[in-house]
Amino acid sequence: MERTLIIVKPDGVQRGLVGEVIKRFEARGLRIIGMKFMQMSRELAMKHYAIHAERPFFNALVDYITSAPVVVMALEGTNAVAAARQTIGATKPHEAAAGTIRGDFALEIGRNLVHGSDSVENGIAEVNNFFAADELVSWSRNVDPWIFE
Ligand code: DAT
Ligand code: MG
Repeated sequence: MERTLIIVKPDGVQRGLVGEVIKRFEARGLRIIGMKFMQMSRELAMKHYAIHAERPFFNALVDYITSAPVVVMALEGTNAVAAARQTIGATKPHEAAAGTIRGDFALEIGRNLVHGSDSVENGIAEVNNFFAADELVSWSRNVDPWIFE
């Protein structure tokens, strides 16, 4: 079972889109195993985006992600990483397909609403960056056999 870290970024929280974002992942069939409302520290943001540390947009990215509260979710499911990325849509919202979160609700790369892990390994690492072991719940849903074959 794959894991992916989803963040409703500050613009999503400010715009009242938290429920809309959660609804789409729930409807897709992904299982929530952790969730919290928090404001990210610069330290955590820099760790989360460490791969982009040398990019010219890095400081703006850290400013943005730490500028207001976020909702962070750990989701679990078969093909969770790729499925969540597809539900989120392309990084540049003006290129994101209609029907995706970014394609339906965003216009600019620096205000693209949602983060999702980009690989199975990063899904595990990012969930562990944001959640202690005792903040994750191991559970199954009665509907799981109708979603996971
Ligand atoms: P994604 O969020 O789709 O995984 P990413 O990991 O390549 O995209 O980049 C992380 C975030 O950094 C992205 O959501 C928005 C910002 N970003 C990426 N490329 C950028 C660029 N060329 N200019 C400004 N911001 C950028
Ligand atoms: Mg990324």
